[in-house]
Amino acid sequence: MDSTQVLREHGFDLDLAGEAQLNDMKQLREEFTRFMMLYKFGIDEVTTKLSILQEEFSLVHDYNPIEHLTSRLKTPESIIHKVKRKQCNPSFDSIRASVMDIAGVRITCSFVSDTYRVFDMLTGQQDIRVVEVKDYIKNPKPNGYKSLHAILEVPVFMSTGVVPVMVEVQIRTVAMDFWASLEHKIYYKYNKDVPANLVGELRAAADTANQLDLTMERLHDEVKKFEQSSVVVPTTTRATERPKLSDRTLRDLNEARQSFFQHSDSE
Ligand code: 0O2
Repeated sequence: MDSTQVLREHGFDLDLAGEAQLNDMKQLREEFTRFMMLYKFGIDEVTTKLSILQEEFSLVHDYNPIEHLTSRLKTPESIIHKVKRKQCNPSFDSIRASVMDIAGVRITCSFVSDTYRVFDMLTGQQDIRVVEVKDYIKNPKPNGYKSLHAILEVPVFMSTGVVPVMVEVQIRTVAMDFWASLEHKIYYKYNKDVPANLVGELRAAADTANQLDLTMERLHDEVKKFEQSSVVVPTTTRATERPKLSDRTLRDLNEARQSFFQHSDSE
């Protein structure tokens, strides 16, 4: 039984215009569900690719450049807001062409070098087309925001054929992510009009996060070099003396830890 029959059974006297309107609404709802479903599948395609890379890295390389993976579908309210901001025609085709971040995947890595490594591994895959790249790691936003953004087109295999779907991928370090989520909260808490003192503090916090990333990258390099150069100790022999990290490394590690926790305590 369709919705017009249900309404009639409940005593509603629908004229032809009312019936046509209801059918339009039903059709629109179905079209919207199909529209969003494709973006959900786009997210599934990208996260599956990333999960495979993650697992392969853990098994084969004994190291995983991806710390954390999250995804989200933009809410209908947020899509409408963007459609209005971009002044685009509210048809499905023009929304598809102008709102590129309906499907979003966020990847957090431990080190800056890993963000580019993950980007290369993902975009190097044959069935992915890179539509746009915004490198806010090399060119941070004036407020201090850092992240590597890419709009990727991925094929979604439906029963009726292949549909290309846009997915926005954001890749950043744990420190950049920590900063961005706090800034996002503050931005919306103050209804996008953040007081100047907080803007200044956020800028300083972005510099601290950046400093932490630089230190962590250097330490990571040092540990890698150390691992490559260390002699393999036979399993039957016990090492009596452990090789030590340099004083500079230990000092940097300590400073980075203090600065990071000082900052998170003050939030
Ligand atoms: P949400 O809730 O994350 O979806 P465009 O998409 O190109 O029309 P824009 O803003 O130029 O619009 O795109 P850009 O610069 O690639 O930014 C898109 C997303 O990056 C934003 O999505 C945020 O998730 C994130 N982002 C960009 N700038 C900032 C920033 O200064 N601070 C924080 N915390 N996040 C940022 P939405 O749609 O704004 O929000």
